[in-house]
Amino acid sequence: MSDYIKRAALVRPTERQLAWQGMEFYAFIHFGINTFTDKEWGLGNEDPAIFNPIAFNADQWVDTCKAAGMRGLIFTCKHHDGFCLWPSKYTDHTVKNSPWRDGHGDAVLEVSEACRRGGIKFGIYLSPWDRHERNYGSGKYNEYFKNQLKELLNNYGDIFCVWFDGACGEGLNGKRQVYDWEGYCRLVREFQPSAVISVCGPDVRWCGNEAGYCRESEWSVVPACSLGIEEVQEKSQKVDNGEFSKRINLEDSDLGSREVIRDAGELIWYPAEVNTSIRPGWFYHSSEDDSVKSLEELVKIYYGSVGGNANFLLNIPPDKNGLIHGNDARRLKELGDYLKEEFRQNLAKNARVFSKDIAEETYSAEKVIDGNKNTFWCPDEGVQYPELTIAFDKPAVFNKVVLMEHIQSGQRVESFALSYKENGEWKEFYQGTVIGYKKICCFEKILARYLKLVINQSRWRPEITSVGVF
Ligand code: FUL
Repeated sequence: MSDYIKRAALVRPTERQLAWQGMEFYAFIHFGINTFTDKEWGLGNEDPAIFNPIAFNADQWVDTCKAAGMRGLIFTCKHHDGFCLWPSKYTDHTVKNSPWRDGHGDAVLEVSEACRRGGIKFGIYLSPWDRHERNYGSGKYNEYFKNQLKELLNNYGDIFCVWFDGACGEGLNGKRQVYDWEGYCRLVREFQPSAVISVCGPDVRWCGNEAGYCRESEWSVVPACSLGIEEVQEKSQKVDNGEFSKRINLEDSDLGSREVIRDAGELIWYPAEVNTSIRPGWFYHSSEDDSVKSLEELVKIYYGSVGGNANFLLNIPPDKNGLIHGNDARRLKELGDYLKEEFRQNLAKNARVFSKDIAEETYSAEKVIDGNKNTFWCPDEGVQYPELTIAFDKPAVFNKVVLMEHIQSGQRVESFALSYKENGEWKEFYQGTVIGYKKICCFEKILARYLKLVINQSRWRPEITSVGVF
């Protein structure tokens, strides 16, 4: 095997990236001054007095997230308008000058505490672009931003993710800012070493659009040059109309195949996140109450992202009262119920799982059903098309197979196929490319007693930690 392929096979995630990958599905919460002006982007000159979410209840948000099966929440502590949802001591443009909780409120505190009570993780979004702050466009602004970041990193407990937006425009003063990304990242590492830094950061890659599309083959191992903050800025939403950048640029549809990595130089672990909103806009607009994405759309995005080696960040914007609207909450509950039902019973658990292609028992086929993410099936190096077979007691009906690689060792599978046995003959019914952390293979219902996974191409030895049949 060529050197560059083995080199790619050995690129591994950091501990924080590994923990983040296990989050799978979590919420984005866009809430703030725009909620009260019915805008997507505020100008920065809004009066804090208009911020008054009279029924604000972060526990309702957390309950809604949990009903959907989400494991965390990322909160817009400050959006481009510069209004702070916590009483930052570095500006007056905050909740303390609003009538909400008589100026004694701290939305970041309430949300972070609700997350902890509810047992989900808490993350922050802090927009570097600030249309309010006078110093925007000068070195002083970087200090201001870092001071605010420090407040958030130090006063609200554990943070799983710091989400840095790529949008960069002018401040009220007409100036543009040169951001000190390195300085921002250093602070996150210092005060929240377990947090990933997403999008304009080194840990989590933006999938490249805001419409929920994912690549067919989403590699977590990509050339180091994919870490381009300027490029993220270039492709971020440009206009204030809530319209998302709809599609992946075709040039970027392949970030990690052998052709791409061959001459790429340094390779890094930079896994993808898919972000989109449950409504057309990121912030709440009553005019969009009937435009909540359908269950079918959400399921499709879920299978494409969580089922396609990416994490899914779904935005749910609370309304002016500070509550998630019933239409959204109902849809999210439907989604959670649907997913629970679809993945209720793993038929592989009680089946016989075997493979003749192993070199030693440590890596036997049963490891894919032992529920332990540190053990795996690993075929011997010389086997060209390693196979793993699942035999059910009696013919079973299924329409999904969930495959997971042991990504602690890297991402390796490039091509695989699934077959079932009918009248003594194997019939191939599904072909896939990458697996990565998780691949959910969906297909028409099949009735069969035997199911087979064949790895057709892999970078070095594949390590499969889990196979589920549903
Ligand atoms: C974009 C922003 O401009 C949008 O308002 C939203 O916050 C989205 C997640 O990121 O860059």
